[in-house]
Amino acid sequence: MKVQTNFQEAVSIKDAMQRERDRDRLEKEHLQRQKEALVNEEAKLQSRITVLEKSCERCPVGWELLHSCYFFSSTETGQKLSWHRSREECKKTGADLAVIDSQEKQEFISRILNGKRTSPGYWFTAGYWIGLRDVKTEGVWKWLNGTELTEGFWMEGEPNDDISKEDCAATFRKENPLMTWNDAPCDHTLKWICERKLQP
Ligand SMILES: [Ca+2]
Ligand SMILES: [Ca+2]
Repeated sequence: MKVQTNFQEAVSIKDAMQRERDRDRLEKEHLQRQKEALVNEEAKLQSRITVLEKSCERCPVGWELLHSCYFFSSTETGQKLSWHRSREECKKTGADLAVIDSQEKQEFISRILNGKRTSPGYWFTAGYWIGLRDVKTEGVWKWLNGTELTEGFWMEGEPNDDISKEDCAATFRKENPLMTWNDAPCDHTLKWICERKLQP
């Protein structure tokens, strides 16, 4: 009888140990599945980050976006430079003076300029250099990208090549957003607008 009891005890201990092993195995499988799910989730989030980073490749802080990034030199410092020095400032940031070769861009730039404070002094001192000149052939206006001007947004009576010295173009804050350009001597000092391509 004693032997029988001992045998049954041994069997039930063995069963208990078997059940415990089964529980451990199930638990292990469960953890394995959780781990796989987390690895999957991580991969999904990682690819989401890549997508977000791509779509966030906008403009640097302080630049305005419209197909390219545009930078308006500071109204705070009031710094003004010649056309060439302005261009150099743009180039320091991987940009160049702005090419305003569509009505959409012209309206965009005018809208931003109209949102800025008016500077004191004569109107012609408050312009912004753009990437347009008629240096090679008088009266033939060319953008910095080499294309010839087709649609100009000149003010009334401009460009007038005053005293035969005005070969660089600037845009001004004017009521009519499509009549804001003036030709001025390239060594005049004005503010400037830079344009930089979006990163590919
Ligand atoms: Ca000229
Ligand atoms: Ca002029």
